[in-house]
Amino acid sequence: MSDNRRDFLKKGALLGLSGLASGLIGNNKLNSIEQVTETLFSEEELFVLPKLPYAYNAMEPFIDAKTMEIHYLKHHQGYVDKLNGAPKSDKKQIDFKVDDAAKCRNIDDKTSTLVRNNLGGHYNHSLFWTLLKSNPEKKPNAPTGKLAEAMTKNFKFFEEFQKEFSDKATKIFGSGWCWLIVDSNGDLKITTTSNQDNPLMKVASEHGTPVLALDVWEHAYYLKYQNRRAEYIQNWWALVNWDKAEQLFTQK
Ligand code: MN3
Repeated sequence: MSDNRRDFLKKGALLGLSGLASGLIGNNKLNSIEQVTETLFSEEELFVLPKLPYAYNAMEPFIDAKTMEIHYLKHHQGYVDKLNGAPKSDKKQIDFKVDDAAKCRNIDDKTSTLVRNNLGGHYNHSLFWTLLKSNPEKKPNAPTGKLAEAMTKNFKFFEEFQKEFSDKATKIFGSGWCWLIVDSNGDLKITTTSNQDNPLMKVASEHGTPVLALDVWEHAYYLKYQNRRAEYIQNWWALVNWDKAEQLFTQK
């Protein structure tokens, strides 16, 4: 047990655990006294919605503020809540000692659907937010540095990479994600996953570390674009945070 947690428990005892528990339940974070008790007295950590590093309207006019707000506050929060409220049998499948990327790497075909979908949803969205950057004037936006070099090696031209990525993202049937990944040989690849799966999971058809992540679920674009997914993708290129992508590529 960490010092912080011990401290937290001591404070909890002073405040009266019942008050604390009803607060947590009142906030809809947890569903019952049993869950609160289980959470406080286990080694499990609660999943937390990461802070959005910009305002909801930062991606205007390409992703509207209302979409960002609902996507973050309802959809992403929903994955976090479902993880935190998961039954013990599901929570047991999560290794709380490792980071979220490593938690995803543990997901195989025996993992429960609840854990697979919501851990994937939480990880994928946490990454997605950091890979967006405000660019209202649609200034030219392309990778630099080591990622740009690797892109030339693997795709010849940036434009060719963009075309292939857009094409694959557009053609995903139903809900899913399009990824740029770096595989164990250091090669860049474009790959797609269904639902909230990602290329870290054992269940993915191609494995690698994500460098770019594009959410093509309808909830990511429907208010502004309705059925026009290709137009959403075209505009998303202006918003790509290539500095973050470079960081993910060089840190892998
Ligand atoms: Mn989404």
